Amino acid sequence: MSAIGLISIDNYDDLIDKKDDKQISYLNSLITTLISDWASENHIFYKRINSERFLFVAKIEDIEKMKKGNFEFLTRVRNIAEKNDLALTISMGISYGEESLETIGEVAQNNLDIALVRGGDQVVLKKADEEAKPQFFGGNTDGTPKRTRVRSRAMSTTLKKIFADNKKVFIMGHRYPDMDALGAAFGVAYMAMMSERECYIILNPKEITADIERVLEELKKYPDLERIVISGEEAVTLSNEESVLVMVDYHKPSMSISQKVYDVFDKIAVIDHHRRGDEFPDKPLLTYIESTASSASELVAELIQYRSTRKTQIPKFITTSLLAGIYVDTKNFSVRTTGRTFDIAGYLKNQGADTSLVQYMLSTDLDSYLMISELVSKSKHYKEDIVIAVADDKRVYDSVTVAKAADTLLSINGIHAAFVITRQPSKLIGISARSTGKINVQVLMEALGGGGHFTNAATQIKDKSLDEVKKMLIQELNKLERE
Ligand SMILES: [Mn+2]
Repeated sequence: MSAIGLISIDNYDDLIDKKDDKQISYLNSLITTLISDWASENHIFYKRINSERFLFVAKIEDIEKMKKGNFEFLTRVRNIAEKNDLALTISMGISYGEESLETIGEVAQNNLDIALVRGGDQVVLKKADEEAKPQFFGGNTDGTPKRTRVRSRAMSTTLKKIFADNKKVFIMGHRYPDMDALGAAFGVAYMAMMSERECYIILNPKEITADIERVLEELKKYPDLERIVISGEEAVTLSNEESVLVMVDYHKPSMSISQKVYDVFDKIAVIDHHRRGDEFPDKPLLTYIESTASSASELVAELIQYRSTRKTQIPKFITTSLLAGIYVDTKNFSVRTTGRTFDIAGYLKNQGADTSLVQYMLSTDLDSYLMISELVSKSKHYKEDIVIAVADDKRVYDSVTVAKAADTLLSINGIHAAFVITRQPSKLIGISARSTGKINVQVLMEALGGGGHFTNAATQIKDKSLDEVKKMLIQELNKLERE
């Protein structure tokens, strides 16, 4: 059996950007040497398709062998590049199976796309078979920004077209939405209004955290906007064939505020900034996943910017919610920010976002402050620079409090990773994981059924006790240590 693979030189454009012809030709020959050595070692046939892509065909036995070695080729490339002062990494998408070569090739291509939206420097291997699950290798460096303005403009145009083709737009975030999910939802609603479409934001009144409650209180001043917030049941009744669902700030269907709502839609668009995992909607109309963006609100605000004209007057509540979303996900502009985060924040401010209202929306009240310090006080060292806090078994915590506790732990001098384990609603135990970038908490949480980013990830586990979950986490940490 044979496998088809595609290789991408992750940051080729950036690499050649500031180099002269001589350096570019040196870089190209370095890439060619690395790949041809690797190909002959593994009996692989390959061809360069263009400056940044290679296509290869290999025997499945040889792929298995590389898999056993954890695709150490990635590390080899990175090390040699580092010695040459180049930020060079590669990604691969590989597939195999009994299907036609056409299908296998398509799956390989799709696997490469997944590797790239997850931040590159990794291999995604998946059999061409509907049931098969993708396997991930590598991904040990944090994603480098490579998103282009061309792409956001194209996304803005595509979304506009989707709205034009449909009569109703429904918008939904993840369960227990945070300010980023809600800000992005209102931003998308505003774009639907620009297209003169009926639009609705779905919220579950039983799953509202303290800060979102404050925002909803503020929303009462804007009856036209308050009117569009509806429950899952209402959404199911209101939807028809000419409706589209936009998922914001998440992409795993099982994390939806309402599974019933998700199930009634077959037209779906996804706007998210979390690295793509394997659970994903089937054939979405639009997939806008940018793991280098600070927040979903940043992505949505950019989409609005591309559609706005000089006459555009965005309601203050919308600009303020979007800015508040960026504040929350960047911890007041201290993490995950890029130049574009500041650009778009400036745009929102110019469009009337109210920064003192942002502060009010995000203020922590005394009760939740006390809960945070209680969680922090329960933390114990796993290692000198890694702490795990296990909460009281009788108490159910909301995700915002847990996230804030994990952030607080990480802000302590000398702590490089923090995990907070708490009981959550519906018999779930949650782990909130944070890292300064020294270890990859995304991989850890993925191993426990969750997901997220390199430095910020989480999972929820059903039918286990707090202690059992702690043991599972320690097992994964030990495994990571050994590697
Ligand atoms: Mn977010």
